[in-house]
Amino acid sequence: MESKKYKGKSTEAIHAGETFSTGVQDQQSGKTGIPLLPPIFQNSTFRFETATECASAFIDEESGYVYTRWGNPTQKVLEGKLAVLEAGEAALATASGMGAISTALLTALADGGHVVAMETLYSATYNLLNEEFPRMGIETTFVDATDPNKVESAIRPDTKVIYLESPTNPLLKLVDLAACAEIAKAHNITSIIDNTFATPCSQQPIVLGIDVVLHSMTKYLSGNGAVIAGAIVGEKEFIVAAQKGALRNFGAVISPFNAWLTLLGIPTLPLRFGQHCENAACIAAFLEAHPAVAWVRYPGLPSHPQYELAKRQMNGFGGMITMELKGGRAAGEKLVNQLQICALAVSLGDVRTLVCHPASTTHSHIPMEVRQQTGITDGLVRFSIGLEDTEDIIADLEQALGTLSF
Ligand code: LCS
Repeated sequence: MESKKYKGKSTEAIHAGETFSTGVQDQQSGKTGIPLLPPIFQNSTFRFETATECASAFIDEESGYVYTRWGNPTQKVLEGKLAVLEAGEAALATASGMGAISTALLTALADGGHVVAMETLYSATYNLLNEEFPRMGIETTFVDATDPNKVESAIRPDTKVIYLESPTNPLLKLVDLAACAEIAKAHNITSIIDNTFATPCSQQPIVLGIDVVLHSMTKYLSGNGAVIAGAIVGEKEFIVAAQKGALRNFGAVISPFNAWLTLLGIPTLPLRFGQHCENAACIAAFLEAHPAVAWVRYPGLPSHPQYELAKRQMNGFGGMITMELKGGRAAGEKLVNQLQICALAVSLGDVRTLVCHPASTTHSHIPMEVRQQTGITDGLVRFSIGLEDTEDIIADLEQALGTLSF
C-alpha cells in the first residue's frame, strides 16, 4: 500500500495513487509533458517491440501491460487511490458493484464452502447467495447480524465467509464491524463487507479488522450518476488471487473510460459526502416530525435502534433515509408520483435526490414472506438525499406529503 502520506481524507482523495508524475513523451515531436489529471488509456491491448519482451510480460506480469482484461494504467491509478482511501494493501476496480461482490465471493469460496450472511442485503447480492451460489454447491445461512452472537452461532466447520453490509440496503441496519471481525478471525473465516452506503469517509472497515471491503462505485464514489463500477479492497494476496482468477476468467473488468470517470468523481467524495450527511440529517428530522410519516430510519437520529453504535462506528451518518408512511403502499405510490425535485429512480449516492419504493423495485424479487420477515414492508420509501439546497428538497416533500390522507 502507498504509505500514509496525507493527514486528511480530501488530500487523500485528490492525490493518492496518482502515479503519472514522471510524465509522457510524444515520440514524434519529442515533446514531454506531465498530465495533471491522470490520462485515460482507452485501449484493449498493448504492443511490444520484440518477441522476447512480449514473452517476458507473460512470465512476469509486473514487467508490462499486455491486455486490458489483465490490467490497464487507468485502472491501476484508480486502484491505487481506492487502496489508500480504504486503508487496504491493494485494490481491484471492477465492472460493477455486483462484479466486485461476485469476484470477491468466488475468490474467498474458490474451494467451495458455506457463507454466513446478513439477512437484509442489496437484492442482487441476496439473489447471488440465495439462487446462483447454491447451484455451485455453496450454501448461505442468513442471520440478523445486528446481533454478533447470531453470526457466531451460524458458523459451521465449512464456513469460509462472513458477509455483511452496514448500513444495510434499504433498512439502514448496522453491524458491529469490530465484533464481527473478531469472530471471523477467531474462526479463521474471511470477513467481507459492502461499504457502499457508508463510504470510506464514514468508516474504514479494514481498520476495524474486516478482511475485504467492497463498493458499488456506481454510487457515492463516482457520485456523477454516469458509471456502473465496483471495487474490492483487501490484502495484496487476496487481491492478486481475485485479479488472476475470478476477475480475469469471469471477466467483470472495468472499462478504462468508466475507471477514468470514477477517477473524476473521487476527489470530491469527502466534500460531497459531508454535504450528503448534513442534508440528510436535516431531511430526516423534517420527515420524523411530519404527521403523514409512521417512522423514519436514519443512523444519525436518536430514534435509530442502533444510534449508539452509529456514533461509535461512523464518522458521518450518510445520505440514505428510509421511512414508512402511515398510508402504506397507496400513500407511497402517491408520494413518489407527486414529488418533482426528488426523482423517482433506483440507485443512490447521486448529487440529485432520488426516491424509490423497494418492495416494487430493488427488492421485488425477494419473496414476500422474506421481505415481511426482514421488515421490507410495502409502505417503505427510501431516499438518497442529494446535494440540492435543503429548502428546495423540503418544499418538494412538503407539497407531496400534503396530498396524502392518513
Ligand atoms: N451493493 C449495494 C449496497 C447496492 O446498493 C448496490 C446497487 C450494489 C451493491 C450493486 O452495485 P452495481 O452492480 O449496481 O454497481 N444498489 C442499487 C439500488 O439500491 N438501487 O439500484 C441499484
